[in-house]
Amino acid sequence: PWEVLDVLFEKKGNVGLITIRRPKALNALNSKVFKELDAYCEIIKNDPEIKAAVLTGFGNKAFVAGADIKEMAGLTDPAQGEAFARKGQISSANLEKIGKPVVAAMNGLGLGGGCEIAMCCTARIAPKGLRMFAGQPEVNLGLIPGMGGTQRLPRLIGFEKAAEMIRTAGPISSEQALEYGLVTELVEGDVLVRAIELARELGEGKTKVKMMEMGPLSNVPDKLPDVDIGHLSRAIDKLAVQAILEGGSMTLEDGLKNEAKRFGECWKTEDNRIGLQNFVEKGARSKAPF
Ligand code: CO8
Repeated sequence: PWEVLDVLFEKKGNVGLITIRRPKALNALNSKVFKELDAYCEIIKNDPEIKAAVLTGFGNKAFVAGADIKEMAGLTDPAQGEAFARKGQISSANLEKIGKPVVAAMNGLGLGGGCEIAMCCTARIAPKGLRMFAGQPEVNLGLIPGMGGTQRLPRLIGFEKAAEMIRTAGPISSEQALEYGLVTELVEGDVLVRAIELARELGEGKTKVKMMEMGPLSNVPDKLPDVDIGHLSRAIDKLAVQAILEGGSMTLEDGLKNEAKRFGECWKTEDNRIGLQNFVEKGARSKAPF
């Protein structure tokens, strides 16, 4: 029988192009996507012809609108939550461990797991002028980021801005993403064309970009500045703050494991059940601030 792939792979000269294609779910990441992604990471790693890679999303609206909320709504306890986060973490970190540069061509929205998978790439390119572009809206759903958002975002843009994005759930524009340092470049025209060009340059060693700090950070604050979390869950906010602060003084690897544990703990709260159920029954915008 035919199996329909949700992730496509092709070679553009010496650049491997991975396209996540789930148009009906705005390219959301589920277990099947992770499995296919893992296989392509292996190919890219082992093919000596491939010098670099590009990760993009299908269509012109979303890069990746997060992890699959419907799959997460089917999880029933902290252990299942933690296991799902670990699966996503390991799969996305495979991109980081390929040993070749990977450019995220963020052709549209990068929310939750979408923002997180992009942060596993060596560089991120986005279109100019996208008012609603990237964010970590998990707390809207009774979740915290579980695929590295509480760990890589502070490493990329600093604790204060990262914590504000995570705790308020609000999205930022592509211009803000450049200003914060979340994306490395904005383009006027086709994001994919520029991403392939940059991947080629990085692969040939013609350009270099700054690598993320993988060890414990030296600038971890004792506490985070006050943030108005409005109607959002206090219990979930507490877990998000814990994951951010605890992980700062750990290696990235240990911080990720700790984040997955805190992500699982969301399932101990009533707000988690309500948040996920709201999305499944009433649609994405039932509580969202956008
Ligand atoms: N998961 C599953 N389905 C999704 C997702 C998602 N993340 N995002 C959108 N969809 C689906 C919608 O349900 C809808 O399908 P259907 O018509 O069958 O209900 C379809 O995609 C189109 O979406 P909308 O109709 O909502 O499109 P709009 O243009 O009206 O809205 C939005 C676009 C604003 C992006 C809206 O879809 C939205 O808010 N989506 C959710 C975004 C979000 O909260 N993302 C974070 C998810 S949580 C997360 O990523 C946790 C990461 C850590 C997990 C652990 C490791 C794996």
